Amino acid sequence: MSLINRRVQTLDEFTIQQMRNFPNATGELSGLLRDMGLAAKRVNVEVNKAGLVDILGDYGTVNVQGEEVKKLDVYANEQFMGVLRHGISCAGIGSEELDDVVIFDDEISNNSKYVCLFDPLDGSANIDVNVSIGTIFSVYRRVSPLGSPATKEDFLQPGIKQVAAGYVIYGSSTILVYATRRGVNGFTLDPSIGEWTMSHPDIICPPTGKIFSVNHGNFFKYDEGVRRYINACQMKDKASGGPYTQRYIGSMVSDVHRNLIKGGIFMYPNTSDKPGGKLRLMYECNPFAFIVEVAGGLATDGHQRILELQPTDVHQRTPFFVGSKLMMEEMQTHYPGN
Ligand code: AHM
Ligand code: MG
Repeated sequence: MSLINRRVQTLDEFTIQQMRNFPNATGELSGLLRDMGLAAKRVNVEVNKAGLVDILGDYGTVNVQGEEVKKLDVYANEQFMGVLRHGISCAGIGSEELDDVVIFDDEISNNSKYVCLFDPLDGSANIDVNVSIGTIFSVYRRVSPLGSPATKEDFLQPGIKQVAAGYVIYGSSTILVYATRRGVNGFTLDPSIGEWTMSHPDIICPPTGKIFSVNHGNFFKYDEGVRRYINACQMKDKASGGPYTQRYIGSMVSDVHRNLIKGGIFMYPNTSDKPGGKLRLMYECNPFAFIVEVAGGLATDGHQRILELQPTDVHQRTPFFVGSKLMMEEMQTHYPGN
């Protein structure tokens, strides 16, 4: 029998330790992060079974236990919404899976400080082919008074107001990374004990790197400035840090995570057929913009800082550029209007 290594720090230990820096902290944020970690563990179990759907029962059918087999993104949404609804930290949620925000409106939730927006399973088109997928989330302190139900205004705050943001990757290992203003830390799920254990303390995004991540198939639909920058990436010689490497999984969580750790730039620009871009501001771009900026990188929509955009709709889209500081600055020199 192996003994637990006491040098290993769990997610709970870490968030409680962080709380001690704030004498007036109530522990609600730690509670919310624990809730997200719990739901992510449940989703992880189902993601790992995804390849067995043909054996265990197809989506929409009834499985051997007599339960309806749900689509994984629907299942993930229910898990995150469920833990937050029954926890004590969250007054309401917004989700990629739901048309409108859900205000919990019960006695405990009306006294909860935070609201949360999430994409429960991003990159879900990759599930069938064993490619990593993820969850992305964003936490805001309410602007409406405690003691009453949360309001739409609590959700429609610019990204700069985020209190915390994070993501989970269901991949070769399962990792939860979250940021507060104090820093970015990553926890890997130890499946033998079911605990999130600190694996990536104090993540810093290298100021530059060699990776650019973009859907090259859309090249001729991009603005001229984006095309110029992509060409520049391909023409880098050794003296200017090249050649750059093109890496694009098509699962933003994995693409941005890799670039955050190794240095790089991720782009989902507007295209001629999607002038507003594809990715969603509130639960895809804002959380990553916050995490990467806390880690020392930058994030823009090509013109403006993502975190300063004033949202008008929970589901609005935006072009998205995020990554290492120097690479982002170079990209902006090619972008028109700058
Ligand atoms: P989804 O929310 O429908 O899963 O779409 C978001 C995903 C991102 O993870 C990824 O970066 C992007 O869509 C890939 O899009 P494309 O296939 O157009 O390159
Ligand atoms: Mg998504």
